[in-house]
Amino acid sequence: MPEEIKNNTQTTEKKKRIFSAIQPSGTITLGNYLGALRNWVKLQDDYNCIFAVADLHAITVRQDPKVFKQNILNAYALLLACGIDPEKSMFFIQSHVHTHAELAWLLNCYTQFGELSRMTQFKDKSQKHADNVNAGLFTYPSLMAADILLYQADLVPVGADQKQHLELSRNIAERFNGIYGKTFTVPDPYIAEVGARVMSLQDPTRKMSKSDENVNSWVAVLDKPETIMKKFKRAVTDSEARVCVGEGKEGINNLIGIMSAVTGKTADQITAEFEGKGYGDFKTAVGEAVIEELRPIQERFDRYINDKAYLEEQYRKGAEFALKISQRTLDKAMKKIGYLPK
Ligand code: ATP
Ligand code: LTN
Repeated sequence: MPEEIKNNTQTTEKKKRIFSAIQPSGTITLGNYLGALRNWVKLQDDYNCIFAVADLHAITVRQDPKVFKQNILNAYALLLACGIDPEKSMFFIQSHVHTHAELAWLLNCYTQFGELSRMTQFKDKSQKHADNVNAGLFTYPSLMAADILLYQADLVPVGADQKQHLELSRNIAERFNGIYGKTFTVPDPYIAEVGARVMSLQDPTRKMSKSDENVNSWVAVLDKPETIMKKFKRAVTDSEARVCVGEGKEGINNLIGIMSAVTGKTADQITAEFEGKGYGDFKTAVGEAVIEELRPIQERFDRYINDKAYLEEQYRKGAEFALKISQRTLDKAMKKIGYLPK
């Protein structure tokens, strides 16, 4: 059990609490890593962090059972490999902690149809999966609110696409608190200092997304080095053939952004370094830098995924601890609503 969280659940809360989660809905990409996971790892020293693999959210889109099972375990092992440390943070699989689904139901009854109808992700996904516009897809934000509110999180690191859901979580918390008195902490978004936004390698005007059907548009954290190199070599660029940031150069801007994120160099330094060199050389250099960044993660992943006993021990402990903390909030909310205690 992470000592700090244990202590801070008592009276001496000093560090703020952070909650975030990622869906195991496919392979985790370089975008997820540079835009989210890498920041989560850093946050662990300054905050009390709670992280989850959001597998309940993932079935709002149809999943193949065998693939899904593997994706959940892979996501757990990959987050460990990226540096989520169960000694520092609480880290569990959402479906292992029953309070999430329970609070989500309660919160559904404090969430308006109109509010959910305005969610852009719902509108986008219901267009994309027109044959399966299920009620879960619609009420997805109440489950996300439950995830966050159960742990009384102060801050939630999310990308731009999840801001609207977080805003709704705040509204639900405020509404509930307004009716029953303070029950939930109202969470604030956590804006990372340098949040890298990685764009698609095939259409650099869109973000790199793991559900993009074009496999060349994304790099998976677990892609083999030769695959990574091939994808970078195929990346869409422009005809100017000059490595510098500029308008109409979205492809190169994106590659410079990636290079900068993995090497720590500024865009100016990168431009100077590649002065007089062609895009071919630059793409190879970006590919190599990304391969080197991901190599240790891939090695750790291989070790974890082959050690099922360790993984099981970690996710069991994580769930046990998460249940303990979240049950208190659920009990409190149920009592306020008027349910009879068991
Ligand atoms: P999907 O394609 O299924 O919508 P996704 O790849 O967009 O998935 P999410 O699971 O929605 O990823 O996001 C997980 C986290 O990764 C979020 O915090 C999100 O902001 C971040 N993230 C996702 N894609 C990128 C990206 N291209 N650049 C930076 N951050 C990203
Ligand atoms: N919906 C998020 C994943 C997610 C999440 C959360 C993020 C589920 N529960 C709670 C922050 C807080 C996504 O798809 N990126």
